[in-house]
Amino acid sequence: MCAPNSLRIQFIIKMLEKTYRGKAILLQTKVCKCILPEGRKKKILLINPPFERLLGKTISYPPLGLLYLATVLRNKMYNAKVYNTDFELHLRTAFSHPFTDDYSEKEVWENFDRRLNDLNFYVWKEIHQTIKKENPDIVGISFDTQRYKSAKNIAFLAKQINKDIIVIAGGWHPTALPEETIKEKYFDFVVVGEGELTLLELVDAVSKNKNFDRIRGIFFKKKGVIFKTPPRELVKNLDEFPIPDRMLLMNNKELLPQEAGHIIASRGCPYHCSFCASHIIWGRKVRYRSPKNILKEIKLLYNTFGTRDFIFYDDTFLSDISRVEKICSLIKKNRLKITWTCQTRIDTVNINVLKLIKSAGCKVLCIGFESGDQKILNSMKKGISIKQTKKNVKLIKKLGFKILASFILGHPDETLDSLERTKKLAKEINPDFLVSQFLVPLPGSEIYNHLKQKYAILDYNWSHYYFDNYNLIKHPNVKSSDLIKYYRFFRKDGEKRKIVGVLSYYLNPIYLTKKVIQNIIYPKRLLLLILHFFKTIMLIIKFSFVNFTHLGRKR
Ligand code: B12
Ligand code: SF4
Repeated sequence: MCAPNSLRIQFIIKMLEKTYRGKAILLQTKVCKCILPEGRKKKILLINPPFERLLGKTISYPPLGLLYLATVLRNKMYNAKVYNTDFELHLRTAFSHPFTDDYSEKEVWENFDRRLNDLNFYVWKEIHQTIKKENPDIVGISFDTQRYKSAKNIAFLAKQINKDIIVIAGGWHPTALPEETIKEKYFDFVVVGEGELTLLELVDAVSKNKNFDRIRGIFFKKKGVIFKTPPRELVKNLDEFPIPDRMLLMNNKELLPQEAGHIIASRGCPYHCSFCASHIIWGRKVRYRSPKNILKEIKLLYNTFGTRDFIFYDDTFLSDISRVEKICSLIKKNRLKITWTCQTRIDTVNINVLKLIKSAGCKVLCIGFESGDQKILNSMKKGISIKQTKKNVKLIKKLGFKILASFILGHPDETLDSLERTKKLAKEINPDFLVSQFLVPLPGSEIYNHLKQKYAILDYNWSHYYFDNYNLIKHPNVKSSDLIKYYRFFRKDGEKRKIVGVLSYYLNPIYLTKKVIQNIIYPKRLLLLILHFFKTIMLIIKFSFVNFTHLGRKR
């Protein structure tokens, strides 16, 4: 998207919003017809477009947002399924898993681009066949920024199979840039923000041939015209939503117990980190599910999938201590022998909360440290101090937690000194797992708007908005070659730590026996586990040959 065009659109929207009187408003002219034949309940296929598989990898965790949507629809007797196109159970991915790939290499992304644009690539063929076989009335596509082109491909394939299939776009990127998204030829609707109620109303309206004008939170095309409706308010009580039913996932039989254990226990984050887009869907006010409702989900997964390891993917799980207390006490009261991981901020931990979560099975804390340079942290509006970070890390380690630390390289203010400080901090924290990424100006984030205004964004091709790309924004104080040097250091260091972590799991006989017992009644899962075990060992051997000795010297 070019800057002047987008500014113009924003201006038009502002003007129209001012004159809005409760009905859908006209935005722009285009062509489309979105009415389905009446009679039977509609069939809806909700799709997570491919990204990892175009890199030769695969991810098997379930797309939770789509599962929420599918469950809401299913509860109203619609036939809804979730298709995770990024999942593939094949030796191809087992053996080509790029554990050792360096994503700063141009070639990796040239291959990616080629596969993305070649609809004869086997992933696209598989998607084509699946949509054809499923024969849906409606296709809903969820996408983040990096999946934009992938999502467009899916919309194109759906329309090619049957031009009457209605295509709905939703999720992070459509919410950040709805006007741009609805202008795409093959998207009929864009759902902005929290999707459960909007999608349900939309599917109802489409099924019953009703007007869309009164449905809040959508952009759509009708008789050659683009409309937008007023925003939808967030649902107040999250317990009103059903527990996402993982069985609605097309590959649910291949789901490993720990992959089923991803849980979202709250929505929203009150902080203002400039690189983050979380607020565009959830706002800044945190909405919590009740501890009882969370326990219901844990127990369901415990009993149906045999899940014993859980991850709470809330933005800041420890933000409300009294609630964490209630969740922990319910886990203990129900004698659930589980372990879990959560995402949180370094400033939310203290000795009491750490002792509490430890007693309820928490083993790993995922924390965004972002930078070792206080000026950059301030500029990011992260709201943490290096001093506090060091103090709290000591506490966390003393209590025996594992830390997954993430860092962001390549902030526009980055200098060689600040990079060095980040490296030093990472060494000092000495986390069990280390993740590093370049700063990506995610549409909707404060830094995106700021850099856009300053013409400091170099690339508006959304497919390039992956976190290993250092070429998206201007870095006035540091050369690309230096950024890559530090990135490679972090990447290699992270991989080394991952291997140590994975080895301590996989070569632990207690862990292995436990896993076999858990999966023994599910032969397919057991087979998967064995495959996964050998795959990981092979990758580790491969990686060790290439890097381990070299890295040992470097550090
Ligand atoms: C959990 C999580 C992950 C997990 C995913 C695990 C899982 N099981 O899904 C992991 C750690 C793997 C992950 C990875 C990444 N993530 Co992430 N992740 C999140 C997080 C914290 C929660 C996502 C979630 O499950 N939300 C809960 C569900 C209910 O919400 P939802 O999926 O958004 O769906 C709702 C709406 O969006 C909408 N909706 C969504 N899709 C659709 C489709 C239709 C048709 C409709 C109608 C509506 C609709 O309705 C849904 C229900 O209300 C969000 C931030 C956040 N707080 O939400 C970031 C977030 C989504 N991730 C983000 C990013 C950038 C990434 C990575 C690219 C980061 C990286 N360094 O590589 C990778 C991408 C991985 C990959 N290759 O796909 C960004 C996306 C921003 C953007 N514009 O692209 C977010 C917003 C965080 C941020 N920094 O701002 N992530
Ligand atoms: S980065 Fe984390 S703490 Fe900061 S605003 Fe986003 S979700 Fe909240």
